[in-house]
Amino acid sequence: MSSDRQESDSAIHEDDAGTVTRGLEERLVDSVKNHDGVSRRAVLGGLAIAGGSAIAGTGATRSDDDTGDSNDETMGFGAPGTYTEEQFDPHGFLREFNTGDSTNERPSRFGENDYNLNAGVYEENGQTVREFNFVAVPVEQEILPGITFPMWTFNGQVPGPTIRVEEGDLVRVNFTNGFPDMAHTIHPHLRNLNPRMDGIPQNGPGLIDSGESFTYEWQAQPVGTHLYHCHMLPLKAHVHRGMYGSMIVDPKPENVRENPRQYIDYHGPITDEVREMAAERARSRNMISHADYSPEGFDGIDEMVMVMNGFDTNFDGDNEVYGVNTRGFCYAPARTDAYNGEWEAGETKHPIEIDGNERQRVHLLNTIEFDFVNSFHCHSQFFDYYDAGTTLFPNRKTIDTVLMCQAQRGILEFDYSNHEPGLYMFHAHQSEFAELGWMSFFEVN
Ligand SMILES: [Cu+2]
Repeated sequence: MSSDRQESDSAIHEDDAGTVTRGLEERLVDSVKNHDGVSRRAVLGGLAIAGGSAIAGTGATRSDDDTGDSNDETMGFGAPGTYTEEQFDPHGFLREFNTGDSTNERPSRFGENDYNLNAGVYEENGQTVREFNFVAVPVEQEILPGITFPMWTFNGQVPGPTIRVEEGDLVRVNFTNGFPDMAHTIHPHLRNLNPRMDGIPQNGPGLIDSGESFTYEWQAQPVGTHLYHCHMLPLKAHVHRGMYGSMIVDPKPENVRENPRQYIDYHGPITDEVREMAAERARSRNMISHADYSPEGFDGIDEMVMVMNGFDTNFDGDNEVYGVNTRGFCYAPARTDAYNGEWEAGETKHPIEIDGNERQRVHLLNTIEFDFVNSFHCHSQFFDYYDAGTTLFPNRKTIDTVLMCQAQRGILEFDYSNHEPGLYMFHAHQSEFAELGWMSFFEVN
């Protein structure tokens, strides 16, 4: 932390923020580890689960898999405060967008059972096809330091991979069910013209059984930030266990210029100026064809995906742990923070660093089960909000809190260009959710 930042009145100091996080987290870890349901197997000893054995489906139901020592404050594997599992990195996930481009593949999370998530981008019958490989696998994933949860996943991670495509593309998903004993599907929240591709029981291929495969094909429409999830019954179990992810459909500026009314809530005459303004907005929203777009006055746009989720660790139909991108308090300052403003090597929990000279765009999704609503509130700042991301101009301007029901999602846009450097909190404004993990910080530089 720089000395001038320490003198700032407007920002929260890192040491104070770290104390708040530590207190909340220790209370939560204590309460969760007294439950019977969640696995207390520490991930340092259980990393094999993250590798090939996950494909074999050994972790389908681990609710009784309690090999830890509940009398040990640290569960035998180190103090609360640091995440040890390296399989899923919420910080990397924030800005990880998969376009199908197989030349830009990230490292596999499947060890020897390797395959490429991004299967390729190519033309077919005059249409761009973006192809992906999805595998349903059971995996244990850490939700609090030292505490794992038996997830049902797409591609070994919760949330599932973020797909990013352009309006009008064909999205081709080769889905394989790697579970030993459970059927799954993929249901997309898209304008889907073919009912057989809806990913629900008793329609088209219906449920994809253990070991079976099916190729889903979806038209990328409408523009927006969307959701995919498993639609197997009981639905709440499959969603709560982690079978969901984001699908972002970027607008094509040429389509917008041609037919602007489809993208903007505007009832006046469509002039050339209106067309150009709408097309410009489309360019700003399109990471695939206009990746280097810079809004006026800013260096660029920093995009993030935040999936609000929760975990019922004792399986009583009520969540005990909340977060964005699965890990409680993962974007908060930890006790192991260095106080010089640079995070120590190996640090697994830290605020989201953002550049005050960049415009921020958050793709926010609510995949919570068992609670009716979730919310996002940021401190010291107001944002523009685009419900489902389906319009190019905001539905609501200058708000600091947004409420979302299950499966609702939207785009938040804001910047911290007028703010002093430092830590700015954001969290669910259900105070209980915030205290149970859904509490985060931006570190503005
Ligand atoms: Cu499922």
